[in-house]
Amino acid sequence: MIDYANYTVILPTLNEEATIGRLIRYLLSHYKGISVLVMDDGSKDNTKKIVERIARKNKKVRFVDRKRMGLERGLTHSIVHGLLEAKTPYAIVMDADLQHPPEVVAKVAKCLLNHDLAIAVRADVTKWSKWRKFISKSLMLLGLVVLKLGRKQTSKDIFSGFFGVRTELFKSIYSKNKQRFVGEGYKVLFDLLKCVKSGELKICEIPYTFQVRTAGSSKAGVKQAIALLKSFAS
Ligand SMILES: Nc1nc2c(ncn2[C@@H]2O[C@H](COP(=O)(O)OP(=O)(O)OP(=O)(O)O)[C@@H](O)[C@H]2O)c(=O)[nH]1
Ligand SMILES: [Mg+2]
Repeated sequence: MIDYANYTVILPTLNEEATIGRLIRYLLSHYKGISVLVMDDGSKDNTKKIVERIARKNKKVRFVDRKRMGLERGLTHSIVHGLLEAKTPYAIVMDADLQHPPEVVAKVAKCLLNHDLAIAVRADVTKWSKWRKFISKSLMLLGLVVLKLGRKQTSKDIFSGFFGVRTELFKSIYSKNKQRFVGEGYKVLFDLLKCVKSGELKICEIPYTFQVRTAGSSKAGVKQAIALLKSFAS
């Protein structure tokens, strides 16, 4: 039996009112005792209202209003902030738009019991357009070359946004490599892998089917692609 009180799920948000309530309720009902940290960068919709309503009834849920705190906006900034705030032995990072199936959290949590890092790898993205697949494959190839040349840890999905890590391990790696994390970027896992020598960590991979967005809108764009190129070089 897994004790979910040892886990914090970190959910970065930017206008995810359509899915955030459903996702948190799923996590709370299926993983008893789990903590949820919502790292928000100034959502203009009802994201804050929805999360705070749940948080009033469940002390394990917290909404972190990063904009109100005057912090710099960015997906990697938000996730790193969440990982540094996490108080449990394990932390799991996932998107708030339900593209990462919440039932896979159980497998990630289980893997973390005997691994340092558990990466949920996108085994099927068949619903992506040809163009998006081409861009993604090319960037992935480039990213793999960067990691291999540096003799760093690789993965079948080096850009996964869905992974779990031993919290203290992340904090320790981050404290020694802050400058390698591109705050405005989208690929915090890639930034982490850049800091880890091949074979240094015990890693497991969990294949899953990446869902298409059914609500809200994508924030991925040219700015994030440029941030990724910056990440290749840092
Ligand atoms: N805090 C914070 N969250 C963000 C930011 N950008 C995106 N997010 C959240 O990060 C997650 C991933 O962003 P998405 O826009 O879904 O990116 P994606 O999944 O690569 O793109 P799609 O497949 O088109 O949805 C979602 O939960 C977003 O709400 C940001 O700058 N700050
Ligand atoms: Mg998404």
